[in-house]
Parts: sequence; structure tokens; C-alpha cells
Amino acid sequence: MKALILVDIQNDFLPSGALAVPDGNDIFPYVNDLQKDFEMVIASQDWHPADHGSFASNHTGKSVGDFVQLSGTQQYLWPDHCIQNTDGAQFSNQLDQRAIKRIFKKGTDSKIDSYSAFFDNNRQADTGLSQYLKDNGVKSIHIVGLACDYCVKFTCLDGISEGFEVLLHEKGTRSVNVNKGDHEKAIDEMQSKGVIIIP
Ligand code: VGL
Ligand code: ZN
Repeated sequence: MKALILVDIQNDFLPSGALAVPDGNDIFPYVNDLQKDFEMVIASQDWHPADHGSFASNHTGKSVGDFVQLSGTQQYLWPDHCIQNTDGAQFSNQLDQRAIKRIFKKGTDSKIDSYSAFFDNNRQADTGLSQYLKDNGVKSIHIVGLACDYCVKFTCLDGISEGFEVLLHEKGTRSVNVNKGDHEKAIDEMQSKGVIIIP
């Protein structure tokens, strides 16, 4: 059994959103078409409380792009994004959502960020995604979504460590590229750790 995971395809990660991924809108034709090949489609949703520790606005004297220690882990500071129940946190209306079987929310604990759809950045809290996939006999997971160099990458790597075959569809993802070359670095890292890249 194979599953398709739609990672964080939310308004705030699209052009004009709070944490815009350049060219994020380009993924829709591919992603919507790809869903037809899957019986099991799952989505993750970045879902932060307003006081989340990954927001620069919640650290006096800090700006977007600075780092802080958050629960013992180095945290890059982002603009406020994907705040629970806001429009920015909703899935894009360009995304065909009819086939989504289950949604896994992440980033709900103010004290730790969660890039991966499986675990938080300290690998403590578990969203339940891994068990859900295993309970449904899924062996192979196909990944698309935003952003390639953060949540998509960490979801792919945790998928490998959880024992799944992981395939990343490059046409269905785009990177934030905080630093030039981040996309290529993310692809190389995933490939070297066993993720199959579909160009
Ligand atoms: C993401 C940064 C912060 C993502 C989420 O979905 O890639 N990136 N929160
Ligand atoms: Zn986030």
C-alpha cells in the first residue's frame, strides 16, 4: 500500500502569505493530478498557537532570521504564520482536498517547533502519523508540499527512519531558500539518506 502525504499546503506558505515560498503556486497542477493515483491521501497542517516560540515576535529584541534556544534546541525565528483558525493556516483553495482521508496537525506546542509531520524537532511528541500509516498497511510514502527545505525534508527523513520507502516528487514541492542553494542542499541530503527523488 502506498500513501500520498500533502505537507503544509497552506495559505501562509504561498505567495502573499506570511511565510511565502517563492513559486509555491506552481505545485498545484502537478499535486492535484497526482492525487488520482492514490487511494490514501493524507495532509499535514502547521497549526501554531499565537504565542509559539518559533515566532520572532515572541522574543524581545529578536528579529526574523535570528536564532534562539527553544527547549534546548536551536530555533530559527520565523514571521508569525499558520496561527490556529486564521485564514493563513487554512489549506489553499487551489488544493483539491476531496481525497484527504486524515489531517495531522503539528507545531501546536508553543515550546517546541515541529517541521516533520511525524515528530517535533526534539523527537518527543508524536503526531500519530507513523502508527496510522502502519495500521493501514502503508509501506511506501510519496511526498509533496511546502516547504521543501524545511517541513518536506524533515518529513521525508523521519519517514526513512520510521522504515518507510520515501519518494519525493520534486515537481510537487518548492523551497523557501532562506539562503541561496538551500533547495539543492536539501535534495542532496535527502538523497544521501535514502529518499528517492522523482525529478
Ligand atoms: C515550515 C517553517 C516554519 C514548513 C513550517 O512548513 O516548511 N517552515 N514552519
Ligand atoms: Zn511553522
